[in-house]
Amino acid sequence: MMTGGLSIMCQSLLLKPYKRRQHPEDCTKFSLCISKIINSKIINYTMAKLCALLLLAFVVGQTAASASDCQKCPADWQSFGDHCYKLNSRSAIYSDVEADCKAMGAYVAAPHSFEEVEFMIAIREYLWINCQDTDVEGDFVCCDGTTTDYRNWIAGEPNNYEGLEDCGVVYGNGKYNDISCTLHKTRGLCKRHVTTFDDRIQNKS
Ligand SMILES: [Ca+2]
Ligand SMILES: [Ca+2]
Repeated sequence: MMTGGLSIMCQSLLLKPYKRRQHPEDCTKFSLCISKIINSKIINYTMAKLCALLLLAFVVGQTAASASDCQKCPADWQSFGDHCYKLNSRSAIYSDVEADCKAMGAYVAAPHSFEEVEFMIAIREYLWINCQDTDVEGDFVCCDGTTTDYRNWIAGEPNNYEGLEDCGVVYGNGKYNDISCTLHKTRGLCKRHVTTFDDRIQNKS
């Protein structure tokens, strides 16, 4: 629609004078006419360049918008790789943060790499991470929808202090500690996969 508007505007500025004065039969297509118009010198050369640049900028803009629309996060989520992240809204014990994320169709994030840790702690320092040893003491399972083998424990951790520490957190230095799941409150990053074009089509059907 917008391209059509620009095309009509440029045609009225460029083509009509050309058609009227010179070769009406050559101007059936806008794109074929530009070079002849410029060579004819019957219109303002600067105006011709302006129209061509306007059209080019619009086409490039449309292409970029289409590419970014293929995979995207909801407006208030931040993207990293092919996932979206959003801080839960309250400082809470782990199970409540987990429920917050679940209510948003997400899960508590556990970093898969040093780069992901950096991304997460830039949003907030001191976060619950999706790592627990509730099944087998000392065997921390870290997963966030997929599994991860990435670990970055502080030296001497996890130590299960006083036999109460079964949940993982990441501090502002990127290091992990195990703490009590119920005696401490902090926030967590909820994580979900980006919405793809296919997902959006499926949701509409
Ligand atoms: Ca433990
Ligand atoms: Ca500990």
